[in-house]
Amino acid sequence: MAPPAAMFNESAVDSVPLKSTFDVKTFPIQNGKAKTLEELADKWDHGFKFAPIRESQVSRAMTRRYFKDLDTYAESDIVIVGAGSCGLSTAYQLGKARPDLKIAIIEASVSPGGGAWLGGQLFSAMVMRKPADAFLTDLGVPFEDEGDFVVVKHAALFTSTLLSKVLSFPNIKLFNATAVEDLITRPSGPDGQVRIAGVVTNWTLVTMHHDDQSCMDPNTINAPLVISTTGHDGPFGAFSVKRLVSMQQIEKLGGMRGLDMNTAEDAIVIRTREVVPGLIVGGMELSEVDGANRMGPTFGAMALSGVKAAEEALKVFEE
Ligand code: 48N
Repeated sequence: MAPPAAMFNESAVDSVPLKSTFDVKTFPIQNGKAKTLEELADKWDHGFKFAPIRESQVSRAMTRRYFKDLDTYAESDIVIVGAGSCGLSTAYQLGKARPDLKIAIIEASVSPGGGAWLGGQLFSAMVMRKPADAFLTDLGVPFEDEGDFVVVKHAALFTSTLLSKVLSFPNIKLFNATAVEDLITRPSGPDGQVRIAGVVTNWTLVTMHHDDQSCMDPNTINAPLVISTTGHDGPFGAFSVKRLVSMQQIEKLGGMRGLDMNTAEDAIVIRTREVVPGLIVGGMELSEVDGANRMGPTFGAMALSGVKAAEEALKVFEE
């Protein structure tokens, strides 16, 4: 009895192109022709069936694309570390301004968005102080105007809209569930100064187990510019600025200060900048390096810090 594998004509499957000739518009359902969801209605019990597939086609559809993306973005123009509200706002601005740049976003969590899926204390609404409403208008997110500030009825409406716009840019690739474990450096000065030249990555689940598994080396992405928006301190937070200290590129961290909305939001936006050559820092990660106050549940500074970080990045590519 031949083993099952030999019985299956593998080449027959390979000969089927990934995009088969199946066309949902002409696929007959009991002689009907389903063209729209409406036409599928009430067909469920009358011969409904999906187009044919072999499991290996699903596997190849996923892996071919993922590894092609890894190959494409191994050399990126910009890497954004952290897909929170600041990192995504940065990506949105860059995606609009420079469709020619290859931009990789590295996000440690399976679910991008960072702390922007809810407002404060797990409440739904998201507050942004003016003039950040300009970002919402550009993005097409509706809000209620309360005078000096605006309110998006659910933070997830902001974050999901922003995320979907970022993911729609053909020159931007999100690698989520992937952590930046280190920074690529190049000598840039007499006393050990370096410029940042990319990131060192690993799948987050691997990163979380370096202490109990040995020799799980990372991957890399080369890029002349890295924009780090990894949030304020926490298990993964403030990653790049902490690494700058351990690499002795900056002396110490200022440490995020107490909550003061008026002071915090102005400082974060105004001071979004290139902290060391090749590394721009924005969002709450900046509060850790500068010792800025925290602002709590108001998100305008995250959006506009992203806008500023994108502008700083564009200067690098205009030079
Ligand atoms: O949302 P966060 O944490 O960071 P920001 O700066 O985009 O937004 C901060 C904002 O949510 C606040 O904290 C608000 C305004 N509250 C302020 C306050 O006073 O409390 O997003 C950072 C993202 C997260 O998704 C992390 O998973 C990710 O960065 N991340 C990383 N991704 C890849 N590699 C890493 N090493 C890494 N570290 C963090």
